Amino acid sequence: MARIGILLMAYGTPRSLAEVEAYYTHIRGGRRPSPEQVAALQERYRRIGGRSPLLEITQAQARALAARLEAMAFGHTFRVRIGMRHSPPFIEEAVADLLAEGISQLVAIPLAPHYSQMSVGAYHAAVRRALADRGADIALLEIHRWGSHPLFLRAVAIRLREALEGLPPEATHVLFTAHSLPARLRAEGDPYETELLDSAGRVARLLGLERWTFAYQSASATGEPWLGPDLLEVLTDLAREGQVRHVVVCPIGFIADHLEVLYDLDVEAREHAERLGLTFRRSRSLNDDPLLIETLAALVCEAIGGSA
Ligand code: FEC
Repeated sequence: MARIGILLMAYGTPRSLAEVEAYYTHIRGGRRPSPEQVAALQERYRRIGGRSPLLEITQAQARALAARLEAMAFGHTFRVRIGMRHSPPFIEEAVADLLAEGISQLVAIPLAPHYSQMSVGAYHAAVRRALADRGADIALLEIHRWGSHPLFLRAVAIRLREALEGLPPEATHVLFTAHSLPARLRAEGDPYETELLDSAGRVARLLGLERWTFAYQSASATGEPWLGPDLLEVLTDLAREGQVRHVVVCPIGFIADHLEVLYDLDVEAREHAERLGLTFRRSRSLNDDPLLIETLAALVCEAIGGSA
């Protein structure tokens, strides 16, 4: 019987407007943003009620996963912790806590289904660093991707079908979205884009969708080109073409409600679409949906299956 640590890794979020500057500085690798940049980011948080629910949702996911693993009664003991990349509780602290609890194995799961060296790669690098800094000698099982897992795809399809209800298929366009990243990743052979398009295509096939495409959202203004097409530009083009009256956005690259969903989609993209005369709907985030928790439990089972 093993004591197994499960680390759920998410992006992180400031807990108050006062923490926005420190959070933004961390995202920028220690470079302090200008007062104008901080104020602009604080304003986005203000528009969604002052803070993002990402921390609470990640905590709820961890509680639900712990309960599910317990109910599966494998004969192992599981310790589920959350670790954030850019805010407390940081990945490093979560790894230290799990080691202090005497785990012999660690399953590291990114709460982002698609692999990019800049996102998931960075999560795993933080775990490896934390283990090396502490001289830990335990088995590390890294989950790199799970965007094509059948349970995840089913969960996304169910939420999308719900959002499509009552809309006429011939006048409705589905846009799958994910966070943009610097376009140079394409040339570097990063699998992010291929994995996203594969997930979107599978969900579209599950639902028999005919009118759908993929767009990127939330690109930063860093001065270099980012992956496109950009969601707002695609909305403009759809309105100009004139065949579509309804748009349903399915943010397949995200699993939780947070700033990039609640502001970039529900405020910015919605306002843009409505100005263009399009109706706008978004499929609900999975958050702690039982099928998402089942997906995470399955990832744990698959990871420890060969090693426990
Ligand atoms: O709800 C919240 O408070 C946090 C929302 C949030 C999520 C998220 C996910 C991803 N990001 C990814 C890449 C980048 C790159 C940069 C970047 C910048 C920001 C900024 C904020 C922010 N991100 Fe984010 N991201 C979230 C929030 N992100 C705020 C800073 C302001 C801005 O640029 O808009 C650019 C870094 C730089 O400037 O050098 C790159 C990726 C994901 C999805 C994967 C994941 O969840 O890990 C990729 C949630």
